[in-house]
Amino acid sequence: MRAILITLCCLVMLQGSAHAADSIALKHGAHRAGKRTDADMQRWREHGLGQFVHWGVYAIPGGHWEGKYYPGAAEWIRSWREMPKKAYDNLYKQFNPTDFDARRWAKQAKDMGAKYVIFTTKHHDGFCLWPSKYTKYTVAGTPYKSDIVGQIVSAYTAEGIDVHLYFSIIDWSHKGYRSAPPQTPKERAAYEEFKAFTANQLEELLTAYPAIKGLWFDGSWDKAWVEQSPWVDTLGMKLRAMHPGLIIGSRFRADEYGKRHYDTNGNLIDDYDQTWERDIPESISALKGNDWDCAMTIPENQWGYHSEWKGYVKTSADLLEMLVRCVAMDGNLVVNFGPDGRGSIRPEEAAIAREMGEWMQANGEAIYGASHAALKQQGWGYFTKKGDKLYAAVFNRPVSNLLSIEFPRDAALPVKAYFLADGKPVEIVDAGRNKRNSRLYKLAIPPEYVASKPFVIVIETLQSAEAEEGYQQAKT
Ligand code: FHN
Repeated sequence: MRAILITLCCLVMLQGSAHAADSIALKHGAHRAGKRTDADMQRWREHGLGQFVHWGVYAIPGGHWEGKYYPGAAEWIRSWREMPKKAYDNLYKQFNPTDFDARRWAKQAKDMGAKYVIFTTKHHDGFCLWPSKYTKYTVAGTPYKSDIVGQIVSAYTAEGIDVHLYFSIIDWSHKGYRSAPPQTPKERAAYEEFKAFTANQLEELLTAYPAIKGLWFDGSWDKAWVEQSPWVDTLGMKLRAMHPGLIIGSRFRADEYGKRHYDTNGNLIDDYDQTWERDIPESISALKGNDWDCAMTIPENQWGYHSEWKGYVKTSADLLEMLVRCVAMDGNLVVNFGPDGRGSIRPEEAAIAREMGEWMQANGEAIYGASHAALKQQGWGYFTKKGDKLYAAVFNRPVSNLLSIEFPRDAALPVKAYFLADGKPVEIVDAGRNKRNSRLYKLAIPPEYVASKPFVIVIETLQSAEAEEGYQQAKT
C-alpha cells in the first residue's frame, strides 16, 4: 500500500513539474489563446491579396549614389558607406513627387485585386510621410509639403481597400534611438525620450487616420526595444483601446523573456504571424493554426525603389502561384511596390498589377474568403475551399490532362466540376478506391482546352447518401 502511495505521489509530482515546464506564467506574452474571432479580424483573414508600398526619400537616389550602384535594398542606402549620411539626410529637401496621385495608385491596387494595403508611414530613416508634430523630418518640410499618408488613407479607403500603416520602430533620425540597450543615465534618459516620441507618433497616427485597420510594425528586433517589453505591451493595449478592432502582427513586441513572435510558451504574440517575409511555409502545420501573411518583393530583395533591378524578377505567374499557395494555407500574400521619387509606379510593377488583376477578375472566387482544404497536395497545383466548393488551381498541367484528387474516405464527394473562368464543364472520372482510406478521382481537362495562364476548376461536393450512392454506382 505504502509503495502504491509513493508511486502515486511521484506521478503527481512529475505531472506538476511537467506542467510547470510546459507553461510559464507570463505577464507580457500572448494575451489570447487561439485566433481572434471578431469581424475585423475575419475581414482581414478573407483578404487573400494585399499590396505593400515602400515609399520615402530613398526613392530619390533609387539605389545609386554619384554614379555608383548600391547592391543592397534601396531603402537601406543610408547605411552604405559610399553614401554620406549628411547627403542622405538632406534628400528630403528635394522630395517633390509631382506625379504622385493617390487615387491612381488606389485604382491600380483595386484592379490588381488587392483588398488591403500596407503603407510606409516612416521607414528606418525616420522620414515621415505625414506631417508629424513630433519631428521636423517630415513631408511638411519638403517642397511637396502635403500629407501623403492622409491622401493614401482617403484614396484607398474610397476604393474599398483597407489601410494598414507600416511603422518602423528603428528611427535613425532620432537622437535617442539606439539598437543596444542604454547603459549610462544619459543614454537611458535619451532612450526614454525616444520611447515617448514613438508612443506619441503612434497615437498621432491613430488619431489623424481613424479609418485605418491596422499597424504593421517593423524594425523591432533591436535588443534595446526587446528589453522594453512591459512598456511596449502597455503601449499596445493603449493603442488597441484607442482604436477598437485594431490589427497588429507579431513584430511589435517581445515577452518578458525577450521572445519575439511566439512567446516563451510557444503562443503567438498579437494577432497574426509576421515571420513570413519573402518566405512561404512548406506546410500548414508550421503555422500552428495561427493567422499569417507573407510580405513578398517582386525582385529578390528590393522594397523601396531601386532603378536597376538585378537578378531574377518574379513574374505575375510566380506571384499568383505564391498567392494561391498562401491562401491554401490560410494566409494572405502582400506584394510589394516601390514607387519612384516622382511618385510613379514603375512599368514592371504596373504590368504585374495588371496581369494579376486580370487573373483575379476571373478567378478571385478561389481566393477571397477561401481557406485551406484538407486534401492531399498534388503536383499540379493547390486546393482552396469555400462552403461546399473546392477550387483546384492548376499551375502545372499534366501531359495526361488528368488531375488526380484524393478524397479522404469520409469527405464530401465531388458531384460537379467546371472551369471557374468560363463555367465550361469538366468531367469527373471515378478512379476507384486506390487506398483503404481514400478515394481517387481524376478531373479530365479537355485536350483542346487552351490556357496560357494558370486556371481554376471548381469542384462542387456533396456530403450525402445520394453522393455516396452515386459513387457506388459509378464504381460498377
Ligand atoms: O529592413 C526592412 C526592409 O527594408 C523592409 O521594410 C522589410 C519589409 O518587411 N522589413 C525589414 C526587414 O525585415
